Amino acid sequence: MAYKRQIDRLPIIPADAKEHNVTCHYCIVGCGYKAYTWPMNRQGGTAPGENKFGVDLSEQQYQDTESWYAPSMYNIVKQDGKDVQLVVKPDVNCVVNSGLGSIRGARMAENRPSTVTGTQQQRLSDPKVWRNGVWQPTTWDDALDLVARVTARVVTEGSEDDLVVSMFDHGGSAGGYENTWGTGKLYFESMKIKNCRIHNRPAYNSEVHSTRDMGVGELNYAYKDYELTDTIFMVGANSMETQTNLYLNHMVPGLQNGARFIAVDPRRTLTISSAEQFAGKENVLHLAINEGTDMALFNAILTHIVDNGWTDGDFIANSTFQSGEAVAQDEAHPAGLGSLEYVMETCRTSIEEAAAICGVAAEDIVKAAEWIAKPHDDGSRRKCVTAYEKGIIWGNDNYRTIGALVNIALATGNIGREGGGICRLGGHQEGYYRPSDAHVGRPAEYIDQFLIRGLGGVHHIWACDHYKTTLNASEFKRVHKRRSDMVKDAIDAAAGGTREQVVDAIVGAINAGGLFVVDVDIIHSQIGQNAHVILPACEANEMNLTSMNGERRMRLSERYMDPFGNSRPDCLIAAGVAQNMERVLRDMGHDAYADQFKGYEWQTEEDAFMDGYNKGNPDVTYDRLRAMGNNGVQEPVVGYENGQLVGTERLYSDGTFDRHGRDDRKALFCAAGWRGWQAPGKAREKAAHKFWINNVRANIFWQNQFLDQENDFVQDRFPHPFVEMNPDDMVDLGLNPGDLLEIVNDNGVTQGMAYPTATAKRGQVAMVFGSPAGSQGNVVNPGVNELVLPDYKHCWGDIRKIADATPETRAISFKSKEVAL
Ligand SMILES: Nc1nc2c(c(=O)[nH]1)N[C@H]1C(S)=C(S)[C@@H](COP(=O)(O)OP(=O)(O)OC[C@H]3O[C@@H](n4cnc5c(=O)[nH]c(N)nc54)[C@H](O)[C@@H]3O)O[C@H]1N2
Ligand SMILES: Nc1nc2c(c(=O)[nH]1)N[C@H]1C(S)=C(S)[C@@H](COP(=O)(O)OP(=O)(O)OC[C@H]3O[C@@H](n4cnc5c(=O)[nH]c(N)nc54)[C@H](O)[C@@H]3O)O[C@H]1N2
Ligand code: SF4
Ligand SMILES: [Mo]
Repeated sequence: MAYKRQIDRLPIIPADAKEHNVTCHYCIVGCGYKAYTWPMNRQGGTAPGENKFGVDLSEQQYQDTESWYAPSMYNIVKQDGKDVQLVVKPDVNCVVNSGLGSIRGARMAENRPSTVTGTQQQRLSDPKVWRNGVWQPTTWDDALDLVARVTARVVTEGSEDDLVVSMFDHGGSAGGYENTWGTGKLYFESMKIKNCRIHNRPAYNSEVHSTRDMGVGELNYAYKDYELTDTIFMVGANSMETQTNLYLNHMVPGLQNGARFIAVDPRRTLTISSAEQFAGKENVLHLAINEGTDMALFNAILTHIVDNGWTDGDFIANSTFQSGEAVAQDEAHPAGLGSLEYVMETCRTSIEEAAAICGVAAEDIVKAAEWIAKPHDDGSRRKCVTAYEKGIIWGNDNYRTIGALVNIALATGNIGREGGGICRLGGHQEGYYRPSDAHVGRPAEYIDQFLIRGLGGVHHIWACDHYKTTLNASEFKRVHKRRSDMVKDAIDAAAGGTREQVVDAIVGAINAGGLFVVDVDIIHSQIGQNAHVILPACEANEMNLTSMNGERRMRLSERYMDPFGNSRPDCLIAAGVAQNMERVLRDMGHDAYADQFKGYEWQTEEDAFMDGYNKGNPDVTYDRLRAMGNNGVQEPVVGYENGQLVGTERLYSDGTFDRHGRDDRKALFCAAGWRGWQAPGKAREKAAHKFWINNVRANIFWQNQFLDQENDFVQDRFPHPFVEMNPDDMVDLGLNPGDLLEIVNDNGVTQGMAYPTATAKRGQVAMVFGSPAGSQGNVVNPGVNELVLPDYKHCWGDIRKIADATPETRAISFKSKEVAL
């Protein structure tokens, strides 16, 4: 039965349905899918020649048949102006997912906007401009003219530093090589914007500066390394829920081949519970450390490995820097970098010290070190894949903590080898191709604080909603709204005036402290409530889009439907902004500046791709990628031979390291000295409050729920953001399952629903991040590291009940999420 879709049968895909390659545009894994489209008035038949699967569908199909699709994989969409039937189903021939879907990807079809089935009618179809007290729908020309006129006035009367930009830097949904190039060319080539930030952090910087400074790019393995390894060492990640098919299709086979699994996470995750089932409890080690103490653990593991001689001497001698300090600690480097001996002076930590700091048993730390590095009985080295994500990236002392983890992989030579790698698991896919960002500087400006301080006059926002997802969000929202309202009031007061008079009024309000906001999104988001101009973008598959996944596998995900209404690809919106800037600046008499906005004559996203990515990678074209299908090619592409793009399975397989740009191509170790809570305010907050407010993702939700908020399948499951907590803590607070609660601290307040979880430690709750019905970011303090990396994960507050369970929360299941398979 289709979930509330009133469908009791679905059409058979006809044999001649059009077939399109699709890469799931949600998470980093980038699973391969096939989209099939065919006219409304037709469907296939049961005879093998009449259906796409080429099988006799009148016969009972076996359990794991490919000749099947779920209701969530079906919809009716527009293609070349006509309604067509659409099925988007996992591709059994894609090596990434081998036919597996996930609860997110397998809903791609039903999450398409459809005027026939009524799905995703929240999608924006036309530009909107704040006028006459409301958002008036309007044309692109009208909206872009206003954006350009206000932006041009502000950057010419002041400077480009008055334009603040928030922009995606990823692949997949809201990104890709086309769109990062479009926005990158606009802001980094035509202009030199330095007050910019990335969708997920309040500055324009790297999530993983230290590994790069050490020479090790963060996506260096192949997914099949999980199948070839002895040990999977997972830190601060919950891959079953967040990189689902990487876990199911690569890590699980590894576990079934006998690999051991070490998980470092203060919380017992569903990944741990699942790994225990596949590998056996005796092969799974959960180090449930105190929050924020990872660095001490890594240093103790490293020390134990070094002291026992389990290091890889040849690798260290040949591939790593030998003579002491290579890079001194300074403003741009929160730790010194150099040889192993050099960093051991700082990193040396005994098992006992680490056990005390981390709150785990000494013998478990020893066991972890053994599972990672103790040679096999025959003397051969152990292979270990190390993988990490937001538990330490958005964690305590980002630079040093990630550095300490990379130290272990370097010391054991587990990089660039089969069954090795030290990698980010990743969030979105990647798709970064932009002109140099060197003008931004390091440390980069802390943009949220810049805006809060009343600086900047114009704010361009591309595909992010800081209302739900930034830190210190309560304060950010208060100030952003106040500044935006000043401009709205000025526009309202100038109602009926000419365009010039309205622009004058806007600029006047900006000069008085207001902020003019342009929001490029696919829906009218929460931060979009503050916008004066809203520009409708289209998503992947409503345009062609290229991205790479967590093993650098690049694919072309093909357009199979029209953009909704008059929405456009982000790259073409950026081109529209540039063309209008050129025209307006010329009108204003700034000819030389206007000339900088030339070169955007793109008709299609492919033109943007050729202008950007292809210029740096001339072998790679749409046609060649299309021919490589859903298996694509692993970047970097090194040639084109016999009709095939030639890629790179693993980085650093020659034992040389270049991510830091050093001529000696030697990797550096990181002097990761433990210093307790690094970000300002964290230690004080922890001392002042009863609960650690861990914040996490969950399988069913994609990101800030921009498509889920209008989807009853998702909202019926979690009508309010869940706050997992120990049942005894609930008793103390007088909370029943599903009761509404609020979390309070000095930064703000947020609300959620009590979700009893027997495995949750006392005094530790886990709230889903980014919810439209309760932003966890409201209670995260503004503390960041020296390079402006936020520590979202470490936040403490008090909890009180607001209300009894609602009829909706009363109706949901509170059974344990740990399912036995
Ligand atoms: N289903 C789903 N999948 C997604 C996404 C989604 O929204 N939904 N988003 C994608 C994106 S953009 C990203 S960035 C990734 C994130 O992927 P993950 O990093 O795997 O996800 P999170 O749940 O944010 O955090 C992972 C874990 O960090 C732990 N943690 C908290 N504090 C600490 C600590 O001090 N030390 C350690 N070791 N662990 C800690 C939490 O308990 C949590 O289990 O997921 C991607 N995949
Ligand atoms: N407390 C806490 N906060 C966090 C995190 C955490 O773990 N804890 N994690 C951080 C991380 S890793 C991330 S990635 C961020 C996510 O933070 P955001 O990037 O703000 O969240 P998303 O949900 O990815 O937002 C995507 C927005 O883009 C729009 N969109 C989707 N597709 C398109 C498109 O093709 N074009 C355009 N123009 N718009 C589109 C959506 O409607 C939505 O409004 O949150 C960060 N914030
Ligand atoms: S695992 Fe990630 S890429 Fe694969 S189907 Fe799920 S959301 Fe999409
Ligand atoms: Mo992310």
